[in-house]
Amino acid sequence: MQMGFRWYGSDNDSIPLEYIRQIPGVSQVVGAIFDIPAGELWPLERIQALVAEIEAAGLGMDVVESVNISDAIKIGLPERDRHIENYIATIENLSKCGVKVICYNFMPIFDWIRTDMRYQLEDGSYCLAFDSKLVEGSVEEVLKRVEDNSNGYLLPGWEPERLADIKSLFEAYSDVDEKKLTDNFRYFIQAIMPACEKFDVRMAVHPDDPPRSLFGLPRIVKNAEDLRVIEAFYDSPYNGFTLCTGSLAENPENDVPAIIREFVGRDKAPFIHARNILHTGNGNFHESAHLSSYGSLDMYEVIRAAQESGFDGYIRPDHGRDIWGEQGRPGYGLYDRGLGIAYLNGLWEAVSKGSK
Ligand code: DNO
Repeated sequence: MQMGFRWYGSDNDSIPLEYIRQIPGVSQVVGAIFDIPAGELWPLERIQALVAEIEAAGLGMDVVESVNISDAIKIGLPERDRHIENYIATIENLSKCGVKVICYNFMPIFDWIRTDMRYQLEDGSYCLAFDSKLVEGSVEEVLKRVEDNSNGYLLPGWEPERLADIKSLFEAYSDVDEKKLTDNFRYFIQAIMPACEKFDVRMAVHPDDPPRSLFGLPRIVKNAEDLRVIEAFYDSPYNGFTLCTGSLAENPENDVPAIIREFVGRDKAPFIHARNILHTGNGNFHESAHLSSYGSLDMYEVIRAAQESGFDGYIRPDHGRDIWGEQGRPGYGLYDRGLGIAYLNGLWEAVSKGSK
């Protein structure tokens, strides 16, 4: 297992690489280039510069999160083939720089949805929360709420220029139902897999967050059954998953340790996002500290499932709360993710020694 920490780049993240290097057990930065629109090529020199900066700090970048999939690919528009060619060339460039895993998602329009970006918990800390009542209203209201609470950061998945004309975006997806989205996903996977195998880069799709349809948009990466459908597009370790414990657990019917055992067991999960959430009833939840006792997920069972099924991939803590006065990028501050790592490392060591 290699522990990573998501980082948005020196001009986009308030956390210096030197600080990340000081978190015990962290060897990887999970990075990306954020200013290249989905569908365009990531130039080799840009990736080389990013990797050089990360390596100069004593860390590596084996995992990229995300190389986003364009709307043309998801909708199935004629330009999708040009975008897929760019994706393949990006895979080759990433491989030349040592990247082993690409985390991505296949969600139309919104990458993830929360209704409160600064929900205050009893202990005074802040976290991200979801209240189903608030997504019954207009999309514009949700957009505004996210924008107003982002602590001034630009959030991936919520690019203002892309979402400026939200109505046209919804129109473009108007005839994309689950079946069509699944067909377009299969088309994409089958087109890129030979390149992934050739360049030794594993694709790891992130579950839908939350794992259910909202605003009438199709969602096809929600549960074990969906993952099996995607696996069957092209059965190879290169066509795999990012098992995001928090996203999956947002549906209480998802048995997260069982999903880990199944897909890690078949070598289909090179990347885990470890996060806890607390169900608050009626499909609502808020994110919590990583500890089992703070949320609805048993994190000991999560780590045990990963280890017992032979996980040797990359893991990172997922969203942390804002604590100790920090006003970080929502979900991606330093302190609580640092605490999350310490805890995950402790669980990892305890499980491994306990099983001897
Ligand atoms: C949210 C993240 C997601 C994730 C993408 C992967 O904080 O977990 O934005 O990076 O869905 O493409």
